[in-house]
Amino acid sequence: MPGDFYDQARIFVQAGDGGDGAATFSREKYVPRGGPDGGDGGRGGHVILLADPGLNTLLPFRERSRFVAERGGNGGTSRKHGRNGRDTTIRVPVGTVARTTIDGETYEIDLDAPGLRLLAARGGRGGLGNTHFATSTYQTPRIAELGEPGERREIEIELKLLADVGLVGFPNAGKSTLLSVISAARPKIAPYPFTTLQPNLGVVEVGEQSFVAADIPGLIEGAHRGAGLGFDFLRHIERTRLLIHMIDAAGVDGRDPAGDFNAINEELRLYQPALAARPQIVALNKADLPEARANLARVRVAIDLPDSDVFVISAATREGIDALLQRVAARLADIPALHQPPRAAMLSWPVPRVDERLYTITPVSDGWRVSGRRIERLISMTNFAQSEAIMRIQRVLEASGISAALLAAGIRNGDILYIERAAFDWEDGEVSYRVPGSYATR
Ligand SMILES: Nc1nc2c(ncn2[C@@H]2O[C@H](COP(=O)(O)OP(=O)(O)OP(=O)(O)O)[C@@H](O)[C@H]2O)c(=O)[nH]1
Ligand SMILES: [Mg+2]
Repeated sequence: MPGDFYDQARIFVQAGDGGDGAATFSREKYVPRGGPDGGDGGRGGHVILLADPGLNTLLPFRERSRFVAERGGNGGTSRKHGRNGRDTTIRVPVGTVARTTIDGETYEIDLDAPGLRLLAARGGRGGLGNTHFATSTYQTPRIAELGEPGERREIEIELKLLADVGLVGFPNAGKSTLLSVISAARPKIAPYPFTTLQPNLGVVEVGEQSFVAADIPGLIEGAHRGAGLGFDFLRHIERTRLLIHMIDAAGVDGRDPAGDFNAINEELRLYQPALAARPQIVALNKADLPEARANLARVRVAIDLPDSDVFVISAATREGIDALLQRVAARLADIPALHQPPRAAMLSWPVPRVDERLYTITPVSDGWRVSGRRIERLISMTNFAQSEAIMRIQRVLEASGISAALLAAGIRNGDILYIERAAFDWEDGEVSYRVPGSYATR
């Protein structure tokens, strides 16, 4: 069962490729040979994550983990611009953390406010039409770009619920019972430990104020290193502002309530010191039972908190609950909310500070491979069916210094030059395109 929780998932997102640019010529009357008028392709659709306050589970991502956005439309004659591809929006619960690896670096973005959006995969830009390739000396360019491929990413998403108040305590302390009494939530309640297997959220109203409380599975000794169920859920209360520490004062399961208090605090500290330092309000529960009454004085001594933060309650009879909630609401009013309103319309992954022009040359069995962001993008946007495309590649290889670097590395006539999906024959510094199928790709 552990590891199988649905509050973590891995998704694959693929943005739309840009549309292709057009290589067309106007056919006007009296103009013997019209000028280039091929329009640009449209941008490919983005894949966007959107923090939706109406959701509280990543369960749907068990069923579906692949998301693709639409391709951009192709450019047309008369400079007609291709249509932009439609974006694909993936709704995730508020509090979802998204993680991806770019160039060996892992980046994390927290969708911690309703309405925040993350540009998870950027749509490719549209290819340029042939109007962009005309110069005073070259007026009939029969060349246009293909659309840029859309980004593809593997993204880990993890839900860290955003609640103001976390309910912690041993199994059977009565956490779910309390949540069911103070909110409309209807968690499962039963007289055996580990009834709660997944976090439950409830909205609690106290006068004009309201807050969100999270009930998580019971903690036991060793929880910080994975014992029981609690560990997988402690992260859900990492971002609460206050904890209600529930203790079964009657010791129904045979434990000492005073020991319980210290044991849970120790687990919190070992899991994350900041969690142990979070403001706590203690609820000594099951006060309706005589055993609890007998224990109270002794337990109270073991709890190093002022009287104003220790409450004797019965979730079963509702005794003491109003006073507890009043105090929780009052303390919350003094603790600033961690979560800020949306910072930007659309968040995006940080752009790695890599010079796009950098490239590497690696010897392969029958030639050389050139890798580099800019040159690879150029190749991916080249339509080799257009005979003039190879001239552009030739020019770029020379202007970028790649040709000279290849010669310095020892390239010889007859060697094959591989860049991205393309392969070229190299002959006296001139490249010619090898038709796919005549070589093994990669
Ligand atoms: N007598 C009495 N029983 C209570 C009280 N609160 C809860 N219980 C009982 O204690 C048992 C455990 O309650 P839960 O609310 O399921 O406890 P929990 O802390 O959520 O337990 P886990 O989900 O297993 O961690 C149930 O049988 C409840 O009916 C109370 O105030 N008085
Ligand atoms: Mg429970």
